[in-house]
Amino acid sequence: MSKELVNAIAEMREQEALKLAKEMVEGGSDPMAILDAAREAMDIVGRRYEEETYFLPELILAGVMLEQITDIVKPEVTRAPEVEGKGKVVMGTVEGDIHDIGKNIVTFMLDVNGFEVLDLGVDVPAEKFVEAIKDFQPQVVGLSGFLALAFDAMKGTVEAIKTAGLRDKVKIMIGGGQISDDVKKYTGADAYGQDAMAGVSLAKKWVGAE
Ligand code: B12
Repeated sequence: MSKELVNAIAEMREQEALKLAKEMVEGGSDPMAILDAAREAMDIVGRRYEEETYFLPELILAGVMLEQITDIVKPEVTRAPEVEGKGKVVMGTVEGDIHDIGKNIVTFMLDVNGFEVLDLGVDVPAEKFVEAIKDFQPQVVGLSGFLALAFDAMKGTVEAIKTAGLRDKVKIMIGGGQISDDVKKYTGADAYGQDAMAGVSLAKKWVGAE
């Protein structure tokens, strides 16, 4: 059924995609597997956009479908038993980038795994991360980005944190569609997380909760 879901999203059949996602949830499918299928579909949509068979309206509809599917899946993700008090994380999509579906999934997974998360939203300037570190005092900062221009924004954010004298107070993880270990090296972040669970594992490791 997950193949059908991938196809329904990729072919822009919104109602069918939502119906399939609901059926999968009701049938007891792993919530993360449903999100993985949705993400696979996003890659197809992205490729078609690059090849110019899809345009901005399809990109927008894909985003809307993914948000709705995330909402269907969320109640099925169980809260970790030893919830509260693992640590604090500041999350945000870096300046110039407004993609937030991936960031929202990471934020949600950190939350259900016992972290207190301050989500700064999208298009977040470096200074706003610096202020949030001073006020909220997290152990971990998560930078999300999907555009190629996010690489420089991430690097700039890491540098601003350094300039403010806060670099040794926080661990910085980065993630998002085109982010890789090479981008991690370029930006000076501490780690790259491939998906939301990787982000949770990194944060747990850094606060000593694993
Ligand atoms: C949906 C979408 C949109 C939606 C976004 C809606 C939203 N609320 O986010 C809308 C329509 C707004 C949009 C706009 C644009 N988009 Co767009 N979009 C996409 C699309 C199809 C899917 C992105 C997505 O949500 N994926 C699913 C999520 C769940 O995956 P994810 O983000 O990777 O997140 C997971 C992991 O990466 C990780 N993760 C994410 N963040 C973090 C952070 C940390 C710390 C960690 C540890 C992990 C982590 O965990 C997540 C969950 O497991 C991609 C194509 C693709 N290949 O995916 C293009 C894509 C990203 N978009 C693209 C483009 C070009 C644009 C526009 C410039 C188009 C335009 N002409 O206006 C604008 C950009 C506006 C801007 N300034 O940001 C390009 C980027 C190309 C590039 N090299 O820069 C892509 C790759 C399409 C393509 N192939 O050309 N887009």
